[in-house]
Amino acid sequence: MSRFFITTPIYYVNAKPHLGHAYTTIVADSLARFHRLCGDETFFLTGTDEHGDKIVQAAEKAASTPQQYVDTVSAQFRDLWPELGVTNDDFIRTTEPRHRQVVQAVLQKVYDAGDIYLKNYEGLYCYGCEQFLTEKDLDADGCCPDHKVPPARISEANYFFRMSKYQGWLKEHILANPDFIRPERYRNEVLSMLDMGVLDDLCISRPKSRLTWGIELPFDTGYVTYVWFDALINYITALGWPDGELFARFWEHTDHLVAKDILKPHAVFWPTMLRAAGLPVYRHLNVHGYWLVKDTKMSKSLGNVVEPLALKDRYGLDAFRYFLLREMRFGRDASFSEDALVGRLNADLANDLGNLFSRVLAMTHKYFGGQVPDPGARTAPADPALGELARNALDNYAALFGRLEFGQALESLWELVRALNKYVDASAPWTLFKEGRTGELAGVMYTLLEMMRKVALCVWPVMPATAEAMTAQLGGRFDLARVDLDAEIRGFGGLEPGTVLAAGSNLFPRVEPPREEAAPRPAAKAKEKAREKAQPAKAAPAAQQTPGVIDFADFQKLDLRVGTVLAAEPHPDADRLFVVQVDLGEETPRQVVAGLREFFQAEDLLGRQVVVVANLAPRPLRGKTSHGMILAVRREGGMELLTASGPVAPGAKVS
Ligand code: ME8
Repeated sequence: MSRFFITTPIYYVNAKPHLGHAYTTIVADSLARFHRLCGDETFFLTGTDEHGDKIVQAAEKAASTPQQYVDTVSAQFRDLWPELGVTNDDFIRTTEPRHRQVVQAVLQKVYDAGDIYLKNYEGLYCYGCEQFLTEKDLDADGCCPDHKVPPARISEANYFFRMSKYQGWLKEHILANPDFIRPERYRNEVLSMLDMGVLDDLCISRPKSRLTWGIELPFDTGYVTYVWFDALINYITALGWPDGELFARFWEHTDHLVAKDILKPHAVFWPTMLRAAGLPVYRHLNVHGYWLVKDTKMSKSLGNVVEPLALKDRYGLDAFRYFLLREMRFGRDASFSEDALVGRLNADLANDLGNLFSRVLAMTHKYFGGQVPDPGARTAPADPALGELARNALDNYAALFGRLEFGQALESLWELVRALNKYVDASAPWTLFKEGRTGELAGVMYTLLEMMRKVALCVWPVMPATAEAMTAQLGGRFDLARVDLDAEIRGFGGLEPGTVLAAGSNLFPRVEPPREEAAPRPAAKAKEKAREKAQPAKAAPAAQQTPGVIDFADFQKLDLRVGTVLAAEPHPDADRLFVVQVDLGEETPRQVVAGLREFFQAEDLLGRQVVVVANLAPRPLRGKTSHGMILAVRREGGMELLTASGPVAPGAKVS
């Protein structure tokens, strides 16, 4: 059995969690779940970084003590993760006693080995910022840009870690282990950093006269340790170094996950610290890019921070998780926009995946009473080409996911989802049913249901609740302990004939894109009111007197029904027409010829609920019989389909 230890950065508690923190933690969660699905023994760590002057300043601003402040904000992170479906095994805080002990033990070890020394440090100090600034930090007048005063030149003794001593070793280690830092662009960045000259030794302390909110140096009570020597060590504290059982089991299987902002501390400080402490280094450092909002990095001061919980509430957790993994190419920056999220939700989730489930379930109910049909021998799919495509798609999915190429992995899985939708259209189960070809029909439907079961398992790392719902709709129960992913990729026939399916499926209803200006502006509202006032009240129309007005009895002649589109194909002889099969709850689907091609792709229609004039007499349209009419509304530059505002049973009457 393989093992997998995955970590996120421990987040600073000087601000509330935002989309960036959510992304890293959801990626870590998806990876942890993926490894659990592969049968690996997995440990997943996240937590909060709580020492240092930034935190003291944030606490002062919030008029609380540092301890009260860190307790409050750390709890916001801890409480957010379960809401985002995150299944971390531990949550570490750097203010915990277990962490203080480990930091002090590591410091003592490195000090005893002679790699920590005291040195006088002279620099430009800003009393307002309570920190040293470099010449580069100053404005044109030589002042601190925040406090508008020139910094003082002060001299202070501090402890330094002899990082430079390990520079040559680190370079060799990176060269000998091509995937130690990945993707490659960050590996190259670190190698060029190491080639630029001798590394400075790392200042690791602050005198207590300047900062008390930190862990005391074990060999000098006048100092606390500063920032990285404290924070990075969390990764081994949580495993119980030096003699914890978790440390023995997991340390050599460590994958760290960070964004590019903290590349250097993780790629240079941390391995050299580990080396100096006589510990083996981690296996992989995985580095991702930034989420940008309108091409700018998210930041509290710019007011462009995206709140993960608001997105979850608006679009659902699984759609949000799917979007994050599908949209960002791991390692590159990506732009966040709600429009893009809605686009993915409607195209990939509602049209492709949701539609596959609702159509296939509806057909199985119609043709086999809602039970998995028996296809006879269950060794291979009814269509060998589809079987081949599925094996490749699932194989690629697993390989790419393991290499953190999430977007491409999901794309590969969606090749299968789309192929299954096409297979429905090509094999036309409604025709097989009409022609009484029950054996063939059972083979087709079984193939679809079995493949859908595999898709459900595979999406679990990214969309756990959806995977569990899909498995339940297929009459099963998601049980991690019983999944054998490798066997699922290669094998066929796990779904038992006779299994009772759910009555229907509506996994991802389509959503409308967000409107920039949802509410009318006050001025517009006032104008509208004034207009209403100026108009006299309308008189009730009388049908008998007004030309073009019908009686209620006339209206009652219309039989309007809601139906689900099962298939849509271009009309062979008319560019503007689709030949659409609509499930109206009747024995066989209705064929309706509709002039929708100018504005819709066939995929846009699949799975959509539409309103049909059901009692129109059948008539041929360019050689294809149309039995009914799909209702739509023209608007500038497009067309909208009439539909019910929520899912209804196929054939429901409009009244
Ligand atoms: O650096 N896009 O904490 P931090 C993507 N405490 N990810 C983002 C992001 C964005 N716009 N903004 C933040 C620290 N992140 C230290 C870490 S580890 C031993 C100590 C994520 O709260 C990303 O994972 O500033 C980034 O590396 C991390 O938040 C920085 O979190």
